[in-house]
Order: sequence, then structure tokens, then C-alpha cells
Amino acid sequence: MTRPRPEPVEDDLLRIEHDGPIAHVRLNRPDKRNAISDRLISLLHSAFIGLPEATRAVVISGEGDHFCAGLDLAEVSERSVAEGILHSRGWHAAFEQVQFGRVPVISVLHGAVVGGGLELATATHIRVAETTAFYGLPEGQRGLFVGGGGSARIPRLIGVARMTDMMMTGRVLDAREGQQLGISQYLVEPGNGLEKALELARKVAANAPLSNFAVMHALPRIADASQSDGLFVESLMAAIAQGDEAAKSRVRAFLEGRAAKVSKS
Ligand code: 1HE
Repeated sequence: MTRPRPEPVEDDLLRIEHDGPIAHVRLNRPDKRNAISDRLISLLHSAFIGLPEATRAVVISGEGDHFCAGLDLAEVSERSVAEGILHSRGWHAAFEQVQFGRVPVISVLHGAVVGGGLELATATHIRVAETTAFYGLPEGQRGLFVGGGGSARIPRLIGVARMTDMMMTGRVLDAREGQQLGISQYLVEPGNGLEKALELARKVAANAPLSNFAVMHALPRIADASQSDGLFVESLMAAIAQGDEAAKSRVRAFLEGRAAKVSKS
């Protein structure tokens, strides 16, 4: 049965291009450093819910000199406490679709990756940073707190102590520090991020969809669970993946010499 899908997103703030199995989502608000307004977060949410059935991987990048300056600060001052909670929950829902949607997401990080921009980046599965990237959590200086899932996702990558330092002192990490700490998995020269991300997306898109699903949905949950619960879920997920026809035909292809060997290059 085909799931009902929302109308495709058509808005200048968020551009989406499709090239076969790869969707390229671009934050397109360079004059405001791709700051995320209420409209942009809602467009992001709809875009990830509404990905075409044929899409197997997404690349997300930001137009202009920066990936994303985080929350649109121009919209903050008018909100009540109750509206603030709903606003944060709206970001959670959108980034939930990024991390726990249907297909893997690869982000291209350059320039400012700050506040909500870092929260968006950490919801993606693979981060390719250009050497211009820098990471900050200026919420502390602005009298705010993270509200887009940062307190759950960022400590899982870099630890509570480093995030505390970034929020309390305004410490900014450069691209090399980010790479060493595991914020990015790839570090490339300026201007090469998109090409690298597309190359990775093509590899990811060629995997069996169920394997990608297991990595996206089972792996982080197993890592959060006790070892005993985690290993039990692992055995279920392994058996489900193994039972799929995609696994059987891929294993047959290897045994018959028709599939690539593992090689370092
Ligand atoms: C913005 C925003 C924004 C720029 N909201 N308008 N995020 C921050 O605290 C980061 C604030 N931004 C910056 O520190 C800098 O703008 C950047 C380092 C990202 C880029 O610097 P630069 O020199 O390239 O640009 P700029 O001159 O500072 O800004 C250009 C324009 O973008 C300017 O507007 P203009 O009308 O004067 O041209 C800026 O006001 C505007 N702009 N960033 C609104 N963020 C779910 S909770 C998440 C909580 C957070 O994310 S808090 C962190 C917010």
C-alpha cells in the first residue's frame, strides 16, 4: 500500500533537486546565513516526510558562505513560554524526520554551523565538513538553551563536558577540531564538500534499503540500550536483514565472484 504523501515542497527558502535515487536539499536563505525561521523548519519537516518513493539518500547543504546560523533570532522575542515549548517540539518533529526518516542523510558543512545549525547537522547520519566549517553553540550568550534536539544528540557525539564548555564559554571549534572529535566523519578542502557528499550518497543509495534502515533505526537505539537488551535487538535485526531477498542475492553474487571485494581505496 502506498503511503499518502504531502504535496511536494516548492518554496524559495528550501530548494530540492532530484537526480535518480539522490535528493539534494538546499537551505536557500544566504542573506540571513540560512537562519531557520518557523517557515523554514516547517518546509524541512514536509520535505523529509514527502520524499519520493524512489529516493534512497539525501544530501543537505546551505547556500552562500555558511551552512546555517541556527534559529532565526528575529522571531524569538514575540514568543510566550507555551509557544516556546511548541516551537521546540516543532523542531524536534522536523529533525526526527531527518534522523529517523526513511533514508540516510548526508550533510555538507561549511562556514558557520552554529546553534540550531549544529543541531540540524547532528541529526544527519554522515557529515562532510569543508575546512572553513566552525561549530558553536551561542545559545548561552543569547540567554537561550538548545531547543532542536541538541542536548540529546550533541553529547552523544562529543560528550557532555565539551558541550557544556561550548555553551557556557562560547567556545568555537574549528573544522579540524570537529573532525578529531567526531562531529564530521570527512574533512575536505573548501568547495569540495558537495562532490564528496554526492559520491558518498551514491554508495549509500546502492545498499539494500533494509541494511540502511537497520543502521539508521536499530544502531543508535542499540547503542543507547543496555548491552543485554542491545544484543537481543541486534539478533532480531540481523535475522530480519539476512532473511530479506536483497541479502540473499547479494551474498550469492559475492560467492559467485560477481560482487566487489572489500578493498582499501
Ligand atoms: C541572522 C542570524 C540568525 C545572521 N537569526 N538573523 N544563532 C546565532 O546566534 C548566530 C548569529 N549569527 C552570527 O553569529 C553570524 O551572523 C554568522 C557567524 C553566522 C555569520 O556572520 P556574517 O558576518 O557572515 O553575517 P552577518 O553580517 O552577521 O549577518 C548577515 C545577516 O544575517 C544580518 O542581517 P542584515 O539584515 O543585517 O543583513 C544578520 O542579522 C542575519 N543573521 N544570523 C536571524 N541566527 C531551536 S533552538 C536553536 C537555538 C539557536 O540556534 S541560538 C543560536 C542563534
